[in-house]
Amino acid sequence: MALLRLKLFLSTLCILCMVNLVDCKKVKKLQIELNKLKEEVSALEDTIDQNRDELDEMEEKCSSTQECCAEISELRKMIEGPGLKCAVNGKTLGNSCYLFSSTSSTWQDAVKSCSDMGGRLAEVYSKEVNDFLTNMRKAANVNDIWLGASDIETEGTFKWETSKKEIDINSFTNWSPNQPDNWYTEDCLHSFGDSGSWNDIKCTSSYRYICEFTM
Ligand SMILES: [Ca+2]
Ligand SMILES: [Ca+2]
Repeated sequence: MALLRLKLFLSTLCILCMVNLVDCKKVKKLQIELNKLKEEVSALEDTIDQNRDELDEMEEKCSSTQECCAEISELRKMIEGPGLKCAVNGKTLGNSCYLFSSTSSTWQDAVKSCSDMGGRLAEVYSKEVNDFLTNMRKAANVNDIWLGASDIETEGTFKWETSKKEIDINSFTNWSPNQPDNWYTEDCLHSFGDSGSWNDIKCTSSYRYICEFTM
């Protein structure tokens, strides 16, 4: 995200540079810094891949030694857990780290994808979190995202998928006017618009999503 913002900033500077509104030397310097940052991120990703390969080998060799396997398992959690992913691409708020998906999918596939990475499709219990996710979405220039709740189990009763907490009259909600309306059978929660309004929509729709990890 930081890289993306820097890229957009540089693009704007370049346009201004072309009309001689800013110092072109400064723009060049920023471009060099951006390229260096890209190389560092790429090197970090290579290192993570190398470490993963080494752990695979070690795990095979040490399968009979419980103590060693426990250590390997800890290392694997560090490499494959949310910590490194968030350091490179994520955003943190409180004890949660949020990662924006790079592709769109159905609601069920979004739930599975987040779960496979050790997280959950984002659950929202406050305006602060709703605004935070809305800002992430808007910064990525995306119109809609899935959130992790549905009324698949009981029509009319929305429940957060991973925590199993019901959205009731005491819960934070941000429903758009006249929603949820189950229009021609809509069971999955998505968020859209300037204030991150909520709407129930068909679960087979395809949207990007944000996975949430506990740090
Ligand atoms: Ca429904
Ligand atoms: Ca609806």
